[in-house]
Amino acid sequence: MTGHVSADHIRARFSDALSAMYRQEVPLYADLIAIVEEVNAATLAADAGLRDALTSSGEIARLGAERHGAIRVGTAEELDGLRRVFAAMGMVPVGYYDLTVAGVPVHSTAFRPIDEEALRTCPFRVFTSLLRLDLIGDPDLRDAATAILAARRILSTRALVLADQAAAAGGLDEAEAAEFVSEVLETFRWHAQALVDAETYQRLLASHRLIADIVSFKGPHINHLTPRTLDIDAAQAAMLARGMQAKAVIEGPPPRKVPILLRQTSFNALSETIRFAGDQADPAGAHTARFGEIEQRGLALTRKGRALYDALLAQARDEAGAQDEGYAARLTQAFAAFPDDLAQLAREGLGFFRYALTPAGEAAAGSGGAEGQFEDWIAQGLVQPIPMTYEDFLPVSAAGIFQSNLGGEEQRVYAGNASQAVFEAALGAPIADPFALYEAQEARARAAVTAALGGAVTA
Ligand code: OOG
Ligand code: NI
Repeated sequence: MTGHVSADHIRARFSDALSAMYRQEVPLYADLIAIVEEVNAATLAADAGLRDALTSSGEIARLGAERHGAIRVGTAEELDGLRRVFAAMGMVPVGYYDLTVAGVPVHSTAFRPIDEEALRTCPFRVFTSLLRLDLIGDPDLRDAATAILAARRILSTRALVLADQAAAAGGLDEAEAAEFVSEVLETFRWHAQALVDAETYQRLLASHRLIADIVSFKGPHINHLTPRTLDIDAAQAAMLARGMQAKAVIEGPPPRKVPILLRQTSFNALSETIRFAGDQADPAGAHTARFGEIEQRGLALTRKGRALYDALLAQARDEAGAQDEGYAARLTQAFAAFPDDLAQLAREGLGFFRYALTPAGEAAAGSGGAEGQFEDWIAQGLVQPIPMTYEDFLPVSAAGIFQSNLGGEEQRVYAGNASQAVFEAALGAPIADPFALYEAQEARARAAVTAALGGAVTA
């Protein structure tokens, strides 16, 4: 017996192994990590309040290892296999994202851990997109793509056997865990050798650049791996100072005192040499898919908060889109209507919070409880609200990230046709609603505090 490795630890090991592999594959990623580490250290040194907040939420420990990746797959079978593999790492599908509205022929979910302890251990997430083959207009090309995808296996049999074993047992033994991580790593590896010949590649590319990326290779190479920065404006400036081709616009909300949701920026995709299948006379080609991204995470918003966010974002974009020079100013102006004070955000029900007893609250709990209601306890300093970090993604931002890496010419129009049911059928499981997860967490925290303090007879 070689000891039991829990799903949470398998996830942490996999996330680290993926980061090490991506460092080798894309050296610019290592530069990005260096920038983020520098910026985070400087930000923490300069901001004691932030340091305290991240300490009380437990996030300070996870920060250096925090990242999300993204992959794109072609079939239901591939998606179903990945669901099983991620389940072995304690990751489940959360949130449905329809990207067709942005001219990208995929829909997506994010695999991530959901309980608090698991999120503290390792919040690794993978944004996973499924190609919508039905959106390939040319029936011959659609058939060809379908046949190519049907013939490939992106996961090894061994990976799937170990995945199912881990899911059943809640972990693996040491040797199996190591084997599982290295088997699954192969699925995410870059392959310069394409499965298709040059002509097929060109036809797929002409249909949509993303279709060529999904169909042409042996597997769903990781296309970016995103570290979390505490100051995205400083990180963006550092990227530009080092000559990286950073995206012009930071996706998401404008800079604020209290960060909300998610802000993201990326550097443009690299052009990488590939070899085609078949005819040896085909010259080598170039493929552009992999890029670098950084993100800053803030307060998770309630449905009410999110509705306000969506409305203000639309307002800033409606006037002239999001690419012109005036966008940043319009965004800031629109978001003047979004409260930027923690207490107010809590009071107005715009953000999600956890609650902890302060030392005074502990003392009150020890002597039978406190008078009054929940809100009074906060006002009396017995209960401290702790902002919940947003653990998910944003569809408009994701669309912007996809677009900036497809090149300006990829502006297809697909009828927006969100279909979570179709995605779930392919996935073989339901997708969790992110709001319901935050709501349940907040309710648990309130209940725990109420149980501790609610003993006193209230007036
Ligand atoms: C995924 C793009 C979306 C994010 O952080 O919103 C994404 C992709 O390009 O495959 O990763
Ligand atoms: Ni991303």
